[in-house]
Amino acid sequence: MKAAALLATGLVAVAVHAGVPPRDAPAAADDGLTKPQDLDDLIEKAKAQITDEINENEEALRKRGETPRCTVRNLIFRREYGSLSKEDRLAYVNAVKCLQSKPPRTPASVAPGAKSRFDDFVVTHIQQTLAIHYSGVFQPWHRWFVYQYEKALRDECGYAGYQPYWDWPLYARAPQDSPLFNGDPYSLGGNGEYIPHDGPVIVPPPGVGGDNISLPAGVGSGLVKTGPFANMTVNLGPVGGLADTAPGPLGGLGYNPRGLKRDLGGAMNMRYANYTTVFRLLTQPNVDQYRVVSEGVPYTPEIGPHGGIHYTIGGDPGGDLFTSPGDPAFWVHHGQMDRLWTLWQALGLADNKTRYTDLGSGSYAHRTWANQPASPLAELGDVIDMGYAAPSTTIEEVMSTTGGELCYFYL
Ligand SMILES: *[C@@H]1O[C@H](CO)[C@@H](O)[C@H](O)[C@H]1NC(C)=O
Ligand SMILES: *[C@@H]1O[C@H](CO)[C@@H](O)[C@H](O)[C@H]1NC(C)=O
Ligand SMILES: *[C@@H]1O[C@H](CO)[C@@H](O)[C@H](O)[C@H]1NC(C)=O
Ligand SMILES: *[C@@H]1O[C@H](CO)[C@@H](O)[C@H](O)[C@H]1NC(C)=O
Ligand SMILES: [Cu+2]
Repeated sequence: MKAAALLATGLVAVAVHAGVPPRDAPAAADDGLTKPQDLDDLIEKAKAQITDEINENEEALRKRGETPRCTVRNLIFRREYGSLSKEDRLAYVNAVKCLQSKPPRTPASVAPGAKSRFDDFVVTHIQQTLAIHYSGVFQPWHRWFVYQYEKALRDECGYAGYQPYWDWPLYARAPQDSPLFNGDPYSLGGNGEYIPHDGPVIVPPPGVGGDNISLPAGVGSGLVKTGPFANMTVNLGPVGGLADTAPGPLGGLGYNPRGLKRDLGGAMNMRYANYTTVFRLLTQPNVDQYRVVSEGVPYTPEIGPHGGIHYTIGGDPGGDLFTSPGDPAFWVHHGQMDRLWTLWQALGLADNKTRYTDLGSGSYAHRTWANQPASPLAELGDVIDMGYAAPSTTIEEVMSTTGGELCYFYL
């Protein structure tokens, strides 16, 4: 059942065949690789609307004699990774390494594979994977997850900046050459070493019908040998889904030390996370449709930018949905996931404010993975459980990035 559900949603690669790497296709004019002015306009509109909203809230609270927590004066901004100075990129990288050097809070009896504070976050994700994807809690859960990671970098590792994001279309032709992954001392480490291979193949579950879906390969797939995370040891997982790597012990929670691998490349990035994709996402009318564009359509090649970028990272643990936070690249990908949701929410302010309360009613809005088995709709009071990684909260507390404990937006 679990395997079928995973396969059904197109997120688990089950076969990798030997072959030659695809060449990046030459780009046409309307291929989504050039930033349209319309997109810039949308983003500017979102920023203007959130600023107005914060100011209005502040005024209303002050009239009632209350002091607002989040104002335009203390609002902080998360930035695109490549726009950070080299010094700031290095500070981020060093904070991640610091988190990887601190002892875990997860008891060895729960996850003997957890060897660091960084691993605490990976454990929490592994344990809850089937409840926190294609479910109503998906977006809020990952928002709080990234926020708590950012908080750990700051509070426990002296990082003075904020969580950067990976603006997917910006480097879509060759993410391996971007400031994030070019392997220089300010990157998140380079691509994996190139080993000839084909891309992942998604096999529909028995009885569903349909052809196998072949996804494009990256231009790596071997060990990461350049940049700050060269030779990084991955301790946990994989749980499943990696054709060339056996599952780790204890359902991925056991100790399974091995080198970090990646399979970055432009083909997957261009196909699933270009400017057209982002524009389409930001213009969806409601959260159900937003999530279909973001997370994809079951049994089809439309795996959406969420899965598309997870597969763009690929490798190990990046290609394993459960263990994917064990690659530092996960956090900039989910930074962008949260950024786009944040922008989309702000764009709805002009009409009504339901984007901060409406969790939808589609098949991705329930408490189980794509509502399999059938379950009630997620509710605002539902708990977001961070396990041993960080304090828990409720969905309601994180629906706005300028409410509750949160006070951030994106540049
Ligand atoms: C799909 O891939 C699986 C695993 O490689 C293979 O057994 C099966 O024959 C393929 N099905 C089709 C329709 O090509
Ligand atoms: C990675 O490990 C290999 C052998 O284990 C070593 O030769 C190499 O210098 C290491 N690279 C870095 C950047 O630490
Ligand atoms: C860009 O993304 C759109 C929608 O996600 C997709 O249909 C299109 O094929 C992509 N463009 C390229 C060049 O792959
Ligand atoms: C308010 O938001 C809801 C939910 O997204 C939507 O269905 C409705 O049409 C919106 N109402 C107006 C007046 O924009
Ligand atoms: Cu996740």
